[in-house]
Amino acid sequence: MTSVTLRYFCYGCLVTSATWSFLLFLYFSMGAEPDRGRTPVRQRGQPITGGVADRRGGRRPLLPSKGVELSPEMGMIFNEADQEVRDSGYHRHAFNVLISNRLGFHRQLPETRDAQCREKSYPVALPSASVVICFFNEALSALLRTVHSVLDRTPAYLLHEIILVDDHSELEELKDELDRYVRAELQGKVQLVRNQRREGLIRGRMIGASHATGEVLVFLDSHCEVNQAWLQPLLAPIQKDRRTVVCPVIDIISADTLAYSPSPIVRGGFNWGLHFKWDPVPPSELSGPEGASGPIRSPTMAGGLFAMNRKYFNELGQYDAGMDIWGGENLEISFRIWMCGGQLFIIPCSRVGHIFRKRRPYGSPGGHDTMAHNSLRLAHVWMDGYKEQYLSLRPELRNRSYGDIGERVALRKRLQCHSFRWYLDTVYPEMQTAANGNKQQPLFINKGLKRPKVLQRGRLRNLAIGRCLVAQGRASQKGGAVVLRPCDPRDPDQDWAYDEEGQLILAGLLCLDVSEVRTFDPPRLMKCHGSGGSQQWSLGKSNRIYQVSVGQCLAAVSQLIGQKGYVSMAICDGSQTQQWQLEA
Ligand code: UD2
Ligand code: MN
Repeated sequence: MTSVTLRYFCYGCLVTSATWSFLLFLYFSMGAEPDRGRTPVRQRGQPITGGVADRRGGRRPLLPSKGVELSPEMGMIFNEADQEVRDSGYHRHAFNVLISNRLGFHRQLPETRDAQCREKSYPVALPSASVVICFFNEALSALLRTVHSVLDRTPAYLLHEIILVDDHSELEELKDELDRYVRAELQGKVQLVRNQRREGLIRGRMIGASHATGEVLVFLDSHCEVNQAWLQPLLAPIQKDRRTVVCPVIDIISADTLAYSPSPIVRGGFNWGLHFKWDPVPPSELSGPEGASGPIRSPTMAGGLFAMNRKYFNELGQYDAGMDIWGGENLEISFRIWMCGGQLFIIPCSRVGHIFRKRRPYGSPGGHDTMAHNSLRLAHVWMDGYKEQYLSLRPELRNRSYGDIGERVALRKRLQCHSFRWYLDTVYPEMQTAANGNKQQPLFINKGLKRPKVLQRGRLRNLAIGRCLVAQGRASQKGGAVVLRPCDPRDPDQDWAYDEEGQLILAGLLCLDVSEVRTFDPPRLMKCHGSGGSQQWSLGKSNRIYQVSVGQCLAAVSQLIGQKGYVSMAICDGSQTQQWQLEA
């Protein structure tokens, strides 16, 4: 039996283990170390042709059609230059930039909406949208894929403009090259605003909004891809009621493979640590006439992707300009919307993919914990006596200064907002139930039972060495290495299962895994996490075992050391040491 029995949805990935949810908890709860000092991937001055990258990282002209289709082998490493693009990309952006570059600016996306959504019709006359995208040191290919996905999948008459706000990025590729590209290829619809200093995403969005002239503001992160007919379902409810704020369902783009997959329908909550989390949707929210495809009231938003009437955004106090860089603004605006007369919905028929990363690849100037600073402001302005819940979890913050909140307190008064108690009672009663008590909640929810189907099973014989792949120690040893030993058809510890998710599972216990960031480390046996990436292998052509996110092949190290044969990852070259047979 494999250890993959439960699948969870969490902010960023589908996971099966507590380890992963812990990693994602960290993702939301701490800042990341800044990455500095590496040379840019593309040389300065090398033109952006607006085309798609070829297999070797060069570019060929744009495909006029729906775009490139992702293949499992798009991350294949052919040479050192590819390796450098991949590794420095992980370092700088925390996702697979090699695949992102090769995908180019236009790609095909799978349909992820419910069938009911395709039947819906929307008014032709809808308010026009200004799409605001802030970025700091974004990978150029991801940024431009975001922009082009909007241009490709939005009716022109609804798209008033796209406003790109460069938050004082340092990367060369985002300077003259981007200027030229915007001027030459995106002229008319896209405006590029450059911040003179790093403002953070919160003030960055306010700056973007101040340049906008469309009726509705739509905010997106700079590594998104909007899916078919994404905008109309967001605009229609705003047209009906200007105080309605809406979020699309955030589909998952894997940071390791760039695969686009649907998210389950969940809604936003939070815990007393003031971290955002996903919650299951209460059945009452799904019982309207539109069932699971109707709007879902959501106590909070994740933050990055939402649409709101522009004038209403201004009336409601935009954002708290005293908040820095990253974090907390999503709960602040969510509380404010509900408490001050608006409402917040998730719209299941609008789908936008987002690259969920395992760490934030940038820090804040001065290395401050902006999440704590921002959360303190949010607690002191909006949470009344309930701020004690936060402070009792973070006693070290009691005496931390959080700047002047006078203006925000005055705003709350001016807008005659409800109390936080009202918000909890009316909008988020689940917060006070036992299951959702004071302790910090993990970021996953149960997605249901589904075990990936096993496609093949047997011993894995290396054709050069003639031996089989086994655990170096016990097959149940997490973190254990794999080695080559004489094949023994009766040994259950030599039994590999290869399943539809690309996992290679030994003896029904652990998955073959390679670190996405330390690709020189040999593969190991790890608990199956069910989210692809480090555990996604492709068995196919010419007997090779290809690692989808690492872009290399499993190889026997040719010399035998004692009785054991070692294995490593290597550039795929078709040699015999990289040929394997899965034999029953
Ligand atoms: C989530 C939100 C994000 C924001 C954040 C809390 C989603 C999908 N994403 O984190 O939008 O609400 O929670 O604050 O819900 N950026 C700047 N300047 C900076 C730092 C970031 O412009 O100093 C840009 C960045 O390039 C990106 C956006 O802000 O486009 C959000 O940053 P992120 O992707 O690192 O945040 P994420 O998705 O982890
Ligand atoms: Mn993001």
